[in-house]
Amino acid sequence: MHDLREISRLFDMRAAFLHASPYGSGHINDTYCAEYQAAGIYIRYIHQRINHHVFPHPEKLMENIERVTQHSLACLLEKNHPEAYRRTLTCIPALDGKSYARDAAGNYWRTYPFIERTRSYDTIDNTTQAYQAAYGFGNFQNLTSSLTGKRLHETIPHFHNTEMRLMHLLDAYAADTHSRAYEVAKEIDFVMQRATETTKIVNLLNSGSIPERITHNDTKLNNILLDEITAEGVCVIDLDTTMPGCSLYDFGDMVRNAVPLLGENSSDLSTMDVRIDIFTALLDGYLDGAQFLNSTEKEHLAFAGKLLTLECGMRFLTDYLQGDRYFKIKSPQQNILRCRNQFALVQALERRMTELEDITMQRVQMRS
Ligand code: ADP
Ligand code: GN1
Ligand code: MG
Repeated sequence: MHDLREISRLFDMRAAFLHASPYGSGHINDTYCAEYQAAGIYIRYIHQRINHHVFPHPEKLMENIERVTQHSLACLLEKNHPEAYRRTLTCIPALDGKSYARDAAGNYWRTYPFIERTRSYDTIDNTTQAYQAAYGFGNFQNLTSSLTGKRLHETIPHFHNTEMRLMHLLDAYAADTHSRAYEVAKEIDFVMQRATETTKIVNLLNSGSIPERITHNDTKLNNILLDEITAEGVCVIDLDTTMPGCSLYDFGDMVRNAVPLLGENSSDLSTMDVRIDIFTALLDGYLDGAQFLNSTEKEHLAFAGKLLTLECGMRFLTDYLQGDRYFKIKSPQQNILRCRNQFALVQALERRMTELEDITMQRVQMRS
C-alpha cells in the first residue's frame, strides 16, 4: 500500500484528500480510488501507479493517452454531447502541468476523475452487456481513426505478434530459469500443434490485406465502464496499450474474455464452453460500432477469438516459466492455472468454430 495522501499532493487536486483504498482487479497497474471533499461535496478520483516494468517508457505512454483522450473529448464536444466529460478519461494535471507525476521512489503516477454511476465487469451476465461493451470498443476505434499527426508510440512493441509470443515462450522453456519446464510439457505440446496458426494475422497485416489501425489492444470487459442503469458503454479505460494495432486483436480479446462459460481464474475446467449468445451479441455490437472493417477483417473475426485466447494462454505460460514477473498473482500456481484455463477455452472454440464462423457470416450479411 502506497501513501496516497502523499501521492495526492503531487497533483493539482483543488480538493481536500480524505482517504484512499486499492481498487479494481487489473493484472498490471496499482489502482486506488480516493475520496476528496470540495465545497462540501464528495468527489472520487482514481490514482494509478503505472507499472514501469511492463511499460518501460511511461512518458511516451502518457503522451499517447493525452493525445487520444484530448481527441476523444474534442470530438464529443464538437457533437455537443451532453456527457462529454463522462465519456472519456481526462488526466488531472500534476503540479508542473504534466499528465503524470513521479514520487520519491521514482514511480510514475497519474490521476483520472472517477467515472461515477458506472460498473465494470470481470465476467458478464447477459447479452445486453456484451453488445454494449463491444459497441463501445468498436466506437472507440471509430474515434481514434480520426486522430491526426504522428504515429502513436508502441508502448509494448509487437504486443500481439503471436508468432513472436511463441518464440518468447520457446526461449523461456529452453532457458527454464525456474525449473518449471518439466511441469508444462503437455502445454508446450498443445501450443506446438497450433504453431502455424500463430503467423496468420501477422501475415495478413504484412501483406496489406488487413490495415494497421489505432486499437485498444486490451479489450477485457473490465476495461470499459458500463452505465449502472442502462448498461450503455460509457467510457473505455486502461488506455496503456492504445497504439497501432489490428482490429482483429480487439475483437479477438473481447471474445477471449467475454464468451467463456468459466472465468479466467476458474480451474475446474471440465465444463468449459462457449456462450454462443454472448458471442453473437459481441459480434452485433462490434459490427455496429466499428463500421469500417474490410472483408478480410470480417472473415477472420471468429478465428481471432481463438488466436487471442491461445496467445494469452502462451503469455501466462511464459510468465510462469520466467518466475511470474509480469502478471500479478495471488498464489504460486496462478499463472499455470490461468494458462490451462485459456487452453481449455481454445479447445471449446475449436469445437464450435464452424458454428461461430457461420454466425459471423450471417451477421455480416445482415448488414450488407
Ligand atoms: P490495469 O491496467 O491494472 O488493468 P485499469 O486501468 O484497468 O488497470 O484499472 C483497474 C480497474 O479500476 C478497472 O478495471 C476499473 O474497474 C477501475 N477504474 C480505472 N479507472 C477508472 C475510472 N476513471 N473510473 C472508475 N473506475 C475506474
Ligand atoms: C492484462 O491490465 P489488464 O488486467 O486489463 C494484460 C492483457 C491480458 C490480460 C489477461 C498490458 O490486462 O494483455 O490479456 O491481463 N495487459 C497487459 O487477463 O499486458
Ligand atoms: Mg485493466
